[in-house]
Amino acid sequence: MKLFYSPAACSLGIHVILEDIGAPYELHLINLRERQQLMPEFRAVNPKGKVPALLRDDNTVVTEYPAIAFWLARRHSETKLIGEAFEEQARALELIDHIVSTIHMRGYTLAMHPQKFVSDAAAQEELRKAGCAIFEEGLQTLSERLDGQNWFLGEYSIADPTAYYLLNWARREAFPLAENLVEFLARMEARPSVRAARAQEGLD
Ligand SMILES: N[C@@H](CCC(=O)N[C@@H](CS)C(=O)NCC(=O)O)C(=O)O
Repeated sequence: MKLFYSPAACSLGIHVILEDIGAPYELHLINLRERQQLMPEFRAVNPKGKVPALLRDDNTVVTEYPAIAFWLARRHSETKLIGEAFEEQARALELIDHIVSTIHMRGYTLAMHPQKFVSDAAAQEELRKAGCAIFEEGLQTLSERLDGQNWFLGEYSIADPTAYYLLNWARREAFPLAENLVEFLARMEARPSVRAARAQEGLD
């Protein structure tokens, strides 16, 4: 397998999942700051120009974070990164999709990159505020969801590296974090998989 990633992007969550699984994989750097996601070489892998993208051993590519995480967890079900039951799998996808589609794509993206959507300065400021409100509400939802547990779904699962990439951004951008989310970050960063992924992405 080969993971197309950019350091500390949402692909970090998939990188951690690959480390958790322990199967062989390679990394291919797509530097978003240098706009490498738009280069024809990468467009041939993912025409949508986004990381993460996962090239599988049969030479086919899976894109979209929730699909990649779900495929990896099911393909390596022996690692128990997703529950066996239909209901548990639906709950895992429910949480992952909320993190990626709402808190990340609507909250963080609008808060941090309003210029991608509108050129007018006042409109950018309005979008930034709307994004911050969605992001902060999302962090509150995550804190309530985690409650007093170690892991979001009770047992460690693909939902945890997903929450990790997002909470890593929240910490980096100095958004206020509830105590249980700060503790969750520390718990994640005590895991060898997270330490390995961070080191490989040059984040420490
Ligand atoms: N819907 C996609 C979103 C992925 C995404 O937004 N990736 C960001 C990095 S965190 C990216 O590649 N951005 C590059 C761009 O928008 O040009 C998914 O779930 O994988």
